[in-house]
Formats: sequence, structure tokens, C-alpha cells
Amino acid sequence: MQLMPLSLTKEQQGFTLIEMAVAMLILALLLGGMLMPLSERVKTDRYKETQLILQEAREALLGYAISNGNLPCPDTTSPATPDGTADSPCGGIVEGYLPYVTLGMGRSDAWNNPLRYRVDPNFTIAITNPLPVANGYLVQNLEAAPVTLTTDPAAIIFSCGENGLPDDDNDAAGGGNTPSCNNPGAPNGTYIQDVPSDAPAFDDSLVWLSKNTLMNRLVTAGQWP
Ligand SMILES: [Ca+2]
Ligand SMILES: [Ca+2]
Ligand SMILES: [Ca+2]
Repeated sequence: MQLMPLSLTKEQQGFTLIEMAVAMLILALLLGGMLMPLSERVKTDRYKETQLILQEAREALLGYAISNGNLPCPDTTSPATPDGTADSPCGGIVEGYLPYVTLGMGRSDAWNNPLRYRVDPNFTIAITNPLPVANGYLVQNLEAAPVTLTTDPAAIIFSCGENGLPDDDNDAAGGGNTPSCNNPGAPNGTYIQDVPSDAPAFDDSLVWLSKNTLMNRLVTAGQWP
């Protein structure tokens, strides 16, 4: 028996190449999906979502300041079950929970933990002209290099991250040993912003409100001087 020579039409050859390209694309997508486990993807998504929540919180603080001429005090009445309302006057308490009800925001970060809020008390009352003296608040990275000038932050907001703890110098004593995201005691003015790290353990996210940004908005809104 004589075999017929195999010959493909031009259309058949083109179709085969397209099929191969599609198959390789699907394979690449599948491999990419398998390389990052679901738990890692959820973690990354929550980290990104928390960053957005923090940025929204900073915008809400600016909106509050434009309406009221000053920043809100922290939510401090009952640290175990915060009610989300700012507790004025701040008195000596400069760090508490973000007053999410006062700001019209959601309660928590993407891990369902409340957000911490530190504010310069001089910016929670009628803001003086000239501006109040520097409060000494400082944001550093994990290598203790300054991220902000000590004269800059009027307020700091941070998420305790997946582990629910204020890590490194985001806690009161700087030892990363606070049992939960409530930071009892008298936290110093130094805070940490950095990418997540295993050693030292660090998964917090932090943003600060620059005095210059705040004053720019207040002047534009006719709220200062
Ligand atoms: Ca309250
Ligand atoms: Ca943490
Ligand atoms: Ca600290």
C-alpha cells in the first residue's frame, strides 16, 4: 500500500500556529498562577487594600480640617471597644484609634484591625500663627534612617498589619512587644514606615499628614491664618 504524502493547506498551517500560541499563553498564565499561592495573593491584596484605606484616611483628615479649621483628637475613651468618635479635648493623649465615625470612614484595615492615629495636639485646636513649634514626631525606616523631618508630620496613621501588633518602634516602648494594636502607655514620637520584613518582624503600614500639605489646604479653604 502506498501512503499519501501529508500536505496541509495554508489555512490549516496558520490555524495550527494560532492554536499553539493560545496554548502557550494559557500555560504561561497557569504557571504564573501556580507560582504565587492563593494565601500570598490574599496577603498582597490585603496589604494593597490597607494602603488605599490609609490614603483615604489622610484625605478624610484633610476634609475634616477644611471644615473645622483643625484636626480631630484620637478616639480614646475605651481602647478595648473604640466607638470611632474623636474625644475632645485631647488632653495629654496624643495617640489612640483613628476616629473613623467622626471622619465618616470604615472601622478597620483589611485585616479587620482598627487603625492607630497620632496627632500633634497643637493642630487639634485653633492653629496659631506663626505655626506651633515642631513636635518632634519622626518617621524612620527599619534601619533608623529618617523618612520625614522631625518638623513635618502633623498626624500619623498606621495599620498594625496582618499580625495585629504595632511592630518595632510603632509601639510604646520601641520593643515591638505590645500585646495588641492598642499601644498602651505613652508612645514616643518615633514611628516606622518600611516594606514588610521577616527579621525584624514588621508588617505595619503607615502614612503621615505633612504640616505643609495641611496648611496649604487650610489657606486655600480660607481657614488659616
Ligand atoms: Ca470615642
Ligand atoms: Ca504589625
Ligand atoms: Ca515609637
